[in-house]
Amino acid sequence: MSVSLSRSGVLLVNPNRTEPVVAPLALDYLATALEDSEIDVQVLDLCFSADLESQLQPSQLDWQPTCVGISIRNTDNSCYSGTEFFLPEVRELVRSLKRIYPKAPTLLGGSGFSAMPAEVMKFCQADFGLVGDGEDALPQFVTDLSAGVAPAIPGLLWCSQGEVRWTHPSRAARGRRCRTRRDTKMALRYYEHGGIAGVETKRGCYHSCIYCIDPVSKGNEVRLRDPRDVGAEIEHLVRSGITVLHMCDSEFNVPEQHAIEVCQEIVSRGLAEAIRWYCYLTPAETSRPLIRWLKRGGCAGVVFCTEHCDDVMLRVMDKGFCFSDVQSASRFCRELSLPFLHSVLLGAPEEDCSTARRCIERLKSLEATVSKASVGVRVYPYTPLASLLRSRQSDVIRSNGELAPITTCDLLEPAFFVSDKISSDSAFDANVTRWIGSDERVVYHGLSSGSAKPSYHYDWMKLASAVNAA
Ligand code: B12
Ligand code: SF4
Repeated sequence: MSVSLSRSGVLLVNPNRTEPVVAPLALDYLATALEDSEIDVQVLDLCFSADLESQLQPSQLDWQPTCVGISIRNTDNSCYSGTEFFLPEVRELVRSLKRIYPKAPTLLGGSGFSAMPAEVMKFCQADFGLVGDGEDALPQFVTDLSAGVAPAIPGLLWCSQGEVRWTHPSRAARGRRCRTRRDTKMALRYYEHGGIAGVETKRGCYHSCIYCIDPVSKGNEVRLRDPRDVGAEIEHLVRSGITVLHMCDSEFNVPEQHAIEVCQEIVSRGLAEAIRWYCYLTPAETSRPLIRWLKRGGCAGVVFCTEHCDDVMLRVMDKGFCFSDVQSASRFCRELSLPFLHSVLLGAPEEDCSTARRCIERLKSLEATVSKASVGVRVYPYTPLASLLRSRQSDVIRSNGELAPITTCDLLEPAFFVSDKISSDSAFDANVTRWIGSDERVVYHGLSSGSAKPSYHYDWMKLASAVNAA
């Protein structure tokens, strides 16, 4: 990425050091968009740093960017057992960057940020924030800033007299453009460190699962990329030596037909044999032809965010499918030998021991390659779950284990809901373990704080090992 002192410039910072390492796809896309607008870019990737401060050396002072953009992908790890809250570290980083670059305003963005922007802004004390997609908005922001014009961009947040103010994000601000061209240097570095490179085929999700922030941060209107652009991007990655990929859509099959078209494009470009890739699927739109195309297109494994196997609970969570859909999706995967993972989440409103038991017993019957069951639903502020709990004046559980009325929490710091029929049952973990029995394909992250720190990666690794062993 080129740097000249005469043009506007942006320093893009990736503070994400969470395991598993994940290449910052957002920064690839944003850097390309900035370069297309003739704005200089430098990327400060702190992922492989022992701590955030050590990378902020005086050599960075050689260059004075017009603004410093910080990508907040995750605010926390969303895990009840083994909660990690990442924003205190980001707040320190913002403070340091302001000290190092006193003339450059700090700007926050990213999917974690966009899920609760005002709360994150206030906490991190940044100068600006941008909700939603950055490819159009960020170059516009820098151009306005360089011209001395007050940026007037949908979805912009700024601080004035200690208050966070903002312009409403428009659908357009949530993004229509998904770029194809990208610099693969960064992805390559992660790839060499065992990380999987990402590709997006679309943005947004029109489902409304009650706990999920994707419709909030990405929008509930799906913006599809032309499958030919996706194919070209994958081809570019393969030419750079990157052959293991993750489709970074909220759900790859929302909608199903587009997923099939992407697979067809991969096949028609002759890429299927060269790559191995993973994706999220909803059982709501999983037909046999889809699974057949996934196989043909080089997909090595899929993750179903199933969340439950009991129809009452699936309705409570507003998942948009029922257990018979989960059964058929699993059957198609088994019949066509596509490794698959089911993830279920216990403890949502209305959960009791009998729904939990049904969930685990049915989960086992699906014979997934790997299954993950966890307890405790992260409550994010602008979700249907938060509204439901507020209307019921429910309590949430803070990461220190304390109960607090939801009305007293801004939900920025991790807070979870566990149905009291579960949380009050001291034998719950033991019972779940008993229901799982000797089925080693089911991994359980329980209520007790002693549980191992859960990570998607753990299950991905199990899925990946199963793929390799097959
Ligand atoms: C795919 C995925 C994964 C894959 C990643 C595979 C890979 N190699 O990339 C796997 C399974 C490994 C994974 C793991 C985890 N994930 Co994940 N993941 C996703 C998912 C679906 C896509 C992420 C992505 O790459 N999007 C594509 C990029 C281009 O979009 P973007 O980052 O939002 O960037 C755009 C804008 O936000 C904006 N933008 C971004 N940065 C900036 C900066 C500035 C300055 C500006 C102006 C704009 C801007 O512009 C970009 C382009 O338009 C998201 C949900 C989602 N739909 O985004 C969850 C998501 C990010 N993950 C989440 C979580 C919790 C995790 C884990 C912590 C889970 C765990 N317990 O282990 C780990 C963390 C791993 C890590 N190191 O970060 C949560 C974060 C929630 C939160 N509280 O913040 C999300 C939102 C899912 C959810 N609904 O809860 N994940
Ligand atoms: S289908 Fe997936 S991404 Fe869409 S709202 Fe439900 S959990 Fe979120």
